[in-house]
Amino acid sequence: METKWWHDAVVYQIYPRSFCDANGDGIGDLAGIIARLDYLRTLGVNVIWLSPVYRSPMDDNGYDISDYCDIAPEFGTLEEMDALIAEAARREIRIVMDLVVNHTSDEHPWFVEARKSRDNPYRDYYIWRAPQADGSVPDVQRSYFGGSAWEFDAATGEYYFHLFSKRQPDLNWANPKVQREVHRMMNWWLDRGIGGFRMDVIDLIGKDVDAGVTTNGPRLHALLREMNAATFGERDVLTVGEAWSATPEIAKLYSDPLRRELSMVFQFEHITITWDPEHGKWAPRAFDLREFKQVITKWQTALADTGWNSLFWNNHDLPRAVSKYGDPGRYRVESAKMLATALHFLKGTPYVYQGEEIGMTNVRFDSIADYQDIESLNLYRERTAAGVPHAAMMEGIYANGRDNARTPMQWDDTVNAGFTASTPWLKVNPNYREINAAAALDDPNSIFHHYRRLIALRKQRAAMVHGDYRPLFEAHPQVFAYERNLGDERIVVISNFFAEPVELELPAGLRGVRGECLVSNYDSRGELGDTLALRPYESFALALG
Ligand code: TEU
Ligand code: CA
Repeated sequence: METKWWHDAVVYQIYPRSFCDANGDGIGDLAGIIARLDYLRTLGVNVIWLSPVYRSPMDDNGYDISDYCDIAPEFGTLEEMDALIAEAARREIRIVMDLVVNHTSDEHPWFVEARKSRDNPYRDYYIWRAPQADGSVPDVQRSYFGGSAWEFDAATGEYYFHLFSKRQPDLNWANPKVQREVHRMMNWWLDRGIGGFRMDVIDLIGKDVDAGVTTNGPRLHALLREMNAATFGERDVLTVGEAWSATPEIAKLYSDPLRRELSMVFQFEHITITWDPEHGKWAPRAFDLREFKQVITKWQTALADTGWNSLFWNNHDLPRAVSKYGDPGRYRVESAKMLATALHFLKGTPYVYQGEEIGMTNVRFDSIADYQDIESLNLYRERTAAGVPHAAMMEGIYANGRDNARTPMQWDDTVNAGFTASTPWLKVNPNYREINAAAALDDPNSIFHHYRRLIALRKQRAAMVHGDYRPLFEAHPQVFAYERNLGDERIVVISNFFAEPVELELPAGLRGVRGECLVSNYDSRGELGDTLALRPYESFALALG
């Protein structure tokens, strides 16, 4: 496989609304990001994936775009966007923009035109269907944000399709004019010097609504190949598609370089294994490490020689990793480091979500009124109206609500964690006095410096990037372990995923080996005996070759 710059890169995701507020209006902004670029340089990341900063009514915090070629005033200006691209480049950091083209905002001029009349030239930029004879919705398809996927537009007497909020009408990708408009916008951003795109719910753009097919539609890969050829194909950029529906086989279709589609995708199988089959993330099941390891091994094995994996624990839609998979309490530091080690030595490109590098945790606000996320609020209303007790739904929001990831970045122990000089748009997690970047930078044993070491190792250890993946102790219910091999380089990564100490019988190939301890969340281990006693959440990587 031809080596690409993003094979050994580490991406840092910024949710701009919650990252850093420079102008004191309680909302993060571009100037705030520029002010924190040196912090990211210290961490050593090579790319920033910037969640949307385009003009938007903010119905879904910017994932509802009304002008793809302008910046939302609350985030700043195009000049500041150009300054961010330039300032990041000075620190050898690329900016990857969030491409949200499954839908627009209902305030986008295309939709404002489309809803004026049935024969408006922009009408079939979107998906319209007549009511049924009794005036009801065309079919039973549902929105991810609750309710029907069909919204009635009285002015023209038809319904329009929206898989997300009713203010996020789906674009009609069967219309070549839509493709050309999106390609033109993408090239406009590429010409401004961005380093690529994260593609929002890209597995939805090939949908066939009349067939009730929304994910992995019949034209999806043809659309991506056309997009590649018309925009980023000849540019050395990173493209990552959000694909909740991807399987390993489908991921190879997206990321096999010979197919000229994308660099990689975000798949979510390791996330949704704790979701209830019927109630999804709102009724989470217990984490089963053996099930988790099987999923990781399946993906590492499937894309070993074709395509490329992304590696992540969390993002702006997911709960905080240390709360979901580790221990946000007594063993917060040990478990956060363990999770970082277990992920960063896998084969693929790692993504660090803002605050993950300092072990930020989920939040528990007292009242539903403290929550802001449209998904949580809509589903709270819908599910409690359907009889789900308030307390049960709140537990679902505590476990998996998206606001967990959106509480303001905790910079220091001053008021509002140094995020803003005024009232933050979403309450700061009260644990910011103990958990903040300033304290982390000053503590050589912090989670931050553990991430910094992992990120630096990626540039030093070819086996970490291009080595093969071999699982170890696959049947063990408490330990996740594997090795990476490249030539005579051999790295063994062993992690205790729980607070209970573990005594491992070592196989012949590991008994008595000596090597260089690359990272550890306890004291360094350079040599293994016949057995291995692991402390709570103990995790280390040993270079044996
Ligand atoms: O998310 C896609 C998406 O489906 C998630 O919202 C997911 O369904 C949910 O969080 C799990 O229950 C993308 C963006 O990442 C998200 O922020 C947007 O809200 C959504 O698309 C619409 O653009
Ligand atoms: Ca601001």
